[in-house]
Amino acid sequence: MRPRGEENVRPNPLRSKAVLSDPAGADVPVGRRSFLRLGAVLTGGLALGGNSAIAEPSQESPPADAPWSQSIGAGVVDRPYGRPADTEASVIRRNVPWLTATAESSVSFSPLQDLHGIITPNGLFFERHHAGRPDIDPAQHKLLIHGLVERPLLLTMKDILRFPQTTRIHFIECPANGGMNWRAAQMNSLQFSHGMVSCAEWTGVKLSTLLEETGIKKEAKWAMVEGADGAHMNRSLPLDKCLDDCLVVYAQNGEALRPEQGYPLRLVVPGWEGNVNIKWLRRIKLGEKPWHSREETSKYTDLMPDGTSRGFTWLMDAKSVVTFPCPEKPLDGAGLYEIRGLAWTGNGKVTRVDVSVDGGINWQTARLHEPVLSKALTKFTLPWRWDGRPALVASRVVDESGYVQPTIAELRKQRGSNSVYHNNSIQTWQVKSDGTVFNVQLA
Ligand SMILES: Nc1nc2c(c(=O)[nH]1)N[C@H]1C(S)=C(S)[C@@H](COP(=O)(O)O)O[C@H]1N2
Ligand SMILES: [Mo]
Repeated sequence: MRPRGEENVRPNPLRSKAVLSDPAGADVPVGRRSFLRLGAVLTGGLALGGNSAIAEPSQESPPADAPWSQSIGAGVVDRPYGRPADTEASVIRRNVPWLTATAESSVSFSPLQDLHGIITPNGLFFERHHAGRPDIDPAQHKLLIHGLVERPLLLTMKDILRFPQTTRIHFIECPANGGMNWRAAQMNSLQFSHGMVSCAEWTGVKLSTLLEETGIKKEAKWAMVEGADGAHMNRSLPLDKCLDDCLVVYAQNGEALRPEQGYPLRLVVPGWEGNVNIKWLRRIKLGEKPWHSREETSKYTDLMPDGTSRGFTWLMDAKSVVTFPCPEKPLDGAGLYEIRGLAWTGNGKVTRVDVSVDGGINWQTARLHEPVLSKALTKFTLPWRWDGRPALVASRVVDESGYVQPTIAELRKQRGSNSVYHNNSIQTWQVKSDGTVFNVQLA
């Protein structure tokens, strides 16, 4: 069992004084000095954590054997289902206890500060449940497709697996992501300010394939999609979107969906609000008009300054965030670093990300890393030589529709500060001269 919870967060060995005093090799070429010095720090960290009697490696001789190099390790299937190294125990989903009344209708956040790619490992995908996570027997789970169709269908999981497969990589983001920062910078954490987004490779059947199988009556304009959880959560979706790119998926990153993500079946609605991506999917009904859900509203709405509500805001606008440095990953002294981050848009592909280290006065274009996929997380990096002085690090994404990520001031001008949802504003991290990093908002 991996230990869980805050009490298991280990101090960062890279920040210990003893490790930092490790000198770099004397004859290191100047241009590469900072990166190589980081290498020396890492080696020192391992020696310190394991056995301080191990001789320091030099450039002339290979390192002495650590204890783990002097014996035979565990055999295969020692762990029939693999898991991360024990020393990675602090890389976990976390929740904010005061945010919701119960853990069953709540949210957990992905540890973006510890992730290195565009794919969220299955055990770290954020969770948002309205009535807890049901444990469903796939042998008994069925999907009903009915309403304005020629031939209603009741499909078992076996039936669904026989349809042609499609695999695509897409992010899912809850529109409440960043909601705690609408009025002011509140959470001094990347995990809690941005961790309600995750990205996976989804495998399943195109919803259009299933709907073609039932035959769509020409009056049909909307689909009601419903989950098998205690909330029977349902949403109304325009038929056009259903036929465009929605997927009914049973697999996530190459294995069966996790129960938290909707096992055995979920809907993926690429680029749209997380809440329409119905988990534990059990019913799709076609009709002429949108339905009203059993919950108070059939959609998420934002309260505008004039008292009206902004509804049917399905599309997730472009957003980006610097994931290093961040409050959880401070800097270790002046020198060469790589600013790293993630960008995404419900509008298609990310076309450019600019990075500023002076609070948005000057911008430099970051490198986008392949693959740059539609409605998926995209990784960006920019080399940065930090002079050790206070800095304001921020990123700004532009997507293929030409949309530019707004500042929080621009967003508040449009929508006031009563909204909870759709805060896609530019995130600024304040770097202090000691390397610590804080969540701030610029006026
Ligand atoms: N059946 C059902 N589907 C659901 C939910 C739910 O509570 N029940 N939560 C929704 C919300 S609000 C979001 S943001 C996403 C979260 O997906 P995840 O838990 O896989 O991250 O699932 C959506 N689908
Ligand atoms: Mo959500």
